[in-house]
Amino acid sequence: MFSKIKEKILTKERITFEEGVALYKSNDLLKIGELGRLAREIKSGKGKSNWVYWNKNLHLNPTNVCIGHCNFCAFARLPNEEGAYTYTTEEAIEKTRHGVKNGAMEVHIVGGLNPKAALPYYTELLIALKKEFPGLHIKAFTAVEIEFFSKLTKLSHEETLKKLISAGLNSMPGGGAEIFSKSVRDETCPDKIPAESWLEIHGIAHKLGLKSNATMLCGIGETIEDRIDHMVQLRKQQDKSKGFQTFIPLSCHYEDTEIAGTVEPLTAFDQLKNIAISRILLDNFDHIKAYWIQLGVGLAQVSLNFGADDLDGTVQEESITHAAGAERRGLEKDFLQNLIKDAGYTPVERDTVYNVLKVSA
Ligand code: V47
Repeated sequence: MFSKIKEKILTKERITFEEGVALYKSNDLLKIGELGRLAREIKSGKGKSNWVYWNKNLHLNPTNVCIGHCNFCAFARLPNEEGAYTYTTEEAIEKTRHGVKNGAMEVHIVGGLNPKAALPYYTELLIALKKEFPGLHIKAFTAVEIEFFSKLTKLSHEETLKKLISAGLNSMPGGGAEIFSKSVRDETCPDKIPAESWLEIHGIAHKLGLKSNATMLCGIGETIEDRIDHMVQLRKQQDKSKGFQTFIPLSCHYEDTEIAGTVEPLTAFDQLKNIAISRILLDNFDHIKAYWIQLGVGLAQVSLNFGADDLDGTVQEESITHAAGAERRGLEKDFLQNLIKDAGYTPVERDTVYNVLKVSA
């Protein structure tokens, strides 16, 4: 199997669903990693096979009020529940100011499905953010939020996105994808839009000129086949709309969640396989991100040898994984760059859409 897949990587031939499953079922982690690294070298292009991207960014979660129910989420609160919050525009600006003072060039905004923080709330926030910080890139809203805003305002997905773009939206993050399989969605996040809608909304965003990312949340009771099916669906969508930049495998954290104790947590092997196999299978995605908040810095660093070429960023103020037990909330840029250098790679500071800002030899 390994030599056939290696041949396919070298000749740029796609691997099949069955080959993806076979890779997951093997425990020869180093061979899988070797193939992931080879796929990454070929994908990164001449002179860039040693590059690892990072950026200076800030997460802003303006509200944790959510009327959806996901059994893996420790962040959401019902409207009148203790700990529920919704920032005013001024509070959100202050949080952002703190990040921008620390160098952030991108703000990643996502929040709960809160009927009191829908389209008018967010257009006002985006306009205010752009006025205050004109150079700041706004990467915001999962497809799940876009659908929620559309429903409340009775606008189409396209009209909703157009309104957000004219208020200042620059790109979309990859959240809310979870696992596309209907049975896993029904069990874990029944209120979230189905796979077809998630993919369709990203397709519309791409048509309107936005770049976006895609995630896959593992450790929520999915099978290996579900993971590969998720990636194959993303690969198909990317063939059509071409606007995905990065794939980000996520690992569930369980503290204060309902799902805790009901599923097998991911092992380090699972997480490294996610990186390597996604790099091999998603031949039309330019980048694979090792999200250190969820992998931990140690495994994120090792992932660079398994096909990942992006470490996300300094990620100040993250709340979603933090609520479920992630230890670190932000990294100093020197520390982040040292992780990359220590693994034998070249840190490349980028903006959100992968324009190169600085190559640190
Ligand atoms: O959609 C929720 C996940 C996602 C938990 O696009 C959890 O660059 C782990 O999408 N344990 C939000 N994960 C994060 C996200 C993201 C992160 C970094 C970069 C980008 C990008 C996107 O977090 C949610 C959900 O899949 N999540 N609860 C949990 N307990």
